[in-house]
Amino acid sequence: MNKNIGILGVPMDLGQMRRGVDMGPSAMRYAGLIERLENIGYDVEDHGDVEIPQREKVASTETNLKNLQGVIEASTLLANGVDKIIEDGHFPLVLGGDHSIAIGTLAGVSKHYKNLGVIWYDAHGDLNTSDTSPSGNIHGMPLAVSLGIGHEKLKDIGGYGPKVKPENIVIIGARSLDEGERELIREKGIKVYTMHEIDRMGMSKVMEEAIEYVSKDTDGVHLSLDLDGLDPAEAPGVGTPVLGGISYRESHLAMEMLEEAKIITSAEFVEVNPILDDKNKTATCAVGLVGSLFGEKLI
Ligand code: Z70
Ligand code: MN
Ligand code: MN
Ligand code: MN
Repeated sequence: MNKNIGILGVPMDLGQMRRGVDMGPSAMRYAGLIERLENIGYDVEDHGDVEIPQREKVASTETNLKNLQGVIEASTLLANGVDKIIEDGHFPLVLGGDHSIAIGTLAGVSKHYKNLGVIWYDAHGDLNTSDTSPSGNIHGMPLAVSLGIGHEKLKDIGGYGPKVKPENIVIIGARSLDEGERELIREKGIKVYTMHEIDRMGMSKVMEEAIEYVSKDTDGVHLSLDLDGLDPAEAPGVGTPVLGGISYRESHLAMEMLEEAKIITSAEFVEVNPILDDKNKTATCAVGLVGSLFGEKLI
């Protein structure tokens, strides 16, 4: 793993309607993120937070996509920030914020790769478009947007697209998919390990296969980890908890296996909402997972 990490916070809450997820980056810093990485031996540079437009200033009813203009502005800033971190030769570690930030993160990352692999660790597919979205919330759309499906202005962030190819994506932990998302998964042949496969095969086998799948013919792999992929008993501070999720232990195993495989070239941890949390449990969980992803060892 790259010994230099560049951290970028994204206090984004415009991609959904619950308040509080903008405090996610603070909560993860407060839970000791930087010290944890430094103790493993990394050189960490915290670039602070991307500026997010005020909700009241970007409210618009121009489309059914909520806060569209604000998400476009923030995604553009984020893409530039991530791009700079990679140009400096550092590993971009992005802290959310709601999952709409993946649009900007991937716009900044994918420029640097011909064939970027993506691991989408999430209870949801985030594969909605303006036509299929039941909510109009952009945090339910970033994976579709990155595939080049969705609103023109979102697809074009960074001035190019698509950012990823369907055959380079693997979704892990899915257990809540909308009808349009299921259709897109079938149509594009996207690889999905739902909770069924995790229970049936065990996380170890799932990760073995997922690592093999996502590193084949790719030149980098981005990890987009939505804390709602975990079970709400262990990660309660998320906007859309879904029962029957991935356990804390399985998630640590998954991160450890990614570290052993040495395939991850960028990562983001999203949807931590301290207002909905229980004593910063979810941010603490996220920071623990970051530790495992970066090779923290017990012995
Ligand atoms: C639903 C939608 C979603 C995250 C919830 C939910 C999407 N499919 N994404 N939480 N991270 O509104 O599109
Ligand atoms: Mn530096
Ligand atoms: Mn998500
Ligand atoms: Mn989710």
